[in-house]
Amino acid sequence: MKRGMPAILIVLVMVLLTACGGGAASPGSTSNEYGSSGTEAQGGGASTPAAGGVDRNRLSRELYFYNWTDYIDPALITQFEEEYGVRVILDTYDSNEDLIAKLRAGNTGYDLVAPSDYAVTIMAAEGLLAPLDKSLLPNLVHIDPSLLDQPFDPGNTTSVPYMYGITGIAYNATVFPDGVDSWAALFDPERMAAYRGKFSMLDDERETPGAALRYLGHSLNETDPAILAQVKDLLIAQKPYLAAYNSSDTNRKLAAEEYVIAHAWNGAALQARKGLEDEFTGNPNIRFVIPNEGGMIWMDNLAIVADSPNSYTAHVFMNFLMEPAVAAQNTEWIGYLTPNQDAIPLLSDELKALYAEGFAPDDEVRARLEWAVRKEGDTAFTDLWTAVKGR
Ligand code: SPD
Repeated sequence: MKRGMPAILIVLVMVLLTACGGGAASPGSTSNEYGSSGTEAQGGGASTPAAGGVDRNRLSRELYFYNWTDYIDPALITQFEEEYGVRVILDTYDSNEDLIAKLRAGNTGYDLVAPSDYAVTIMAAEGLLAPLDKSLLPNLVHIDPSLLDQPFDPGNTTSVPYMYGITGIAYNATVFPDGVDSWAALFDPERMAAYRGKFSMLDDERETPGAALRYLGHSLNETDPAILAQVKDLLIAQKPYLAAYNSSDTNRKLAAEEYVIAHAWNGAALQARKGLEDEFTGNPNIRFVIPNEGGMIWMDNLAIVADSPNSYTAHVFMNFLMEPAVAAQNTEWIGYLTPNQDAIPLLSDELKALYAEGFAPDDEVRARLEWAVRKEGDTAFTDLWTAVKGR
């Protein structure tokens, strides 16, 4: 007989390793550090709620968060990991359509996502989101009531506000000393020629046609085929002047002056201005404006994926992100607008000054903003965008 570990011992070690949840982490294979099975414990049994109402026995060992790029302060992930013993695995996307496509394909292993308003409606209608258990979200009391119960998710049955923002134009004041006040800066060929190859539009089927629609004097939700044909012509005419369609790193490109102007979200513009901690240095010349013709207002929301194996832990993480001090720290890092009314007094004077300078809307600007809404079953924007990108 060969020397080595007796078979009974090998079996024992394997059983023990399985019970302890050993092995590499991957989406869909999440195991529970504290429970006896490989998945999140579903309540009942001899669990002991800890301070703050979190039942640590029900926490999973990992949580898979699929979020927009540059959209959470990494220090907060570390803080949550240390406080709760849960490892957060972050993957990123840059458009609602990418998020929706991924979830439609199924078996993502993701627990938590951050869809924008109209995307919540689409995903909830398709059964891609889990109903929320509000008893696990006591920090909802900190959210501004006027930002709850929105038409895209009445009663917040599947989503809670994470950040909201506006879409306009970011530019470098040394190149535009007189400022920018019209979408013509991005659509008029005579103007574009001066900075050919040094500007971008968002890579987004609602945002970019939306900007063109506002430039042409229409609602960004207009789907009249004759008007969308004009939008298509305008966008195709713009393409030779563009550096790229870019929703992922306009912040970095503006800060580095690779772009002198860009169709941008206010937070990306603010990141370009302030820099992003040790990732890149800010540029003091960056400004942000909502053009006279108007722009988009939107809200990104936290939602739990329908087949999340770690729904309890996802609720705990959502609730953590709604603690006022956490929401304030996150807003300082991200630079968008927090829906957390109790976080606002905690924001720095530096951030508030930038908001006042145009990185947040005042009442006059708000009057020019419009939400993107979803017309059920309408593929007009997808068809338009496919045609434009294909040219
Ligand atoms: N880098 C994070 C960007 C988040 C933007 N989400 C809003 C999209 C609205 N159309």
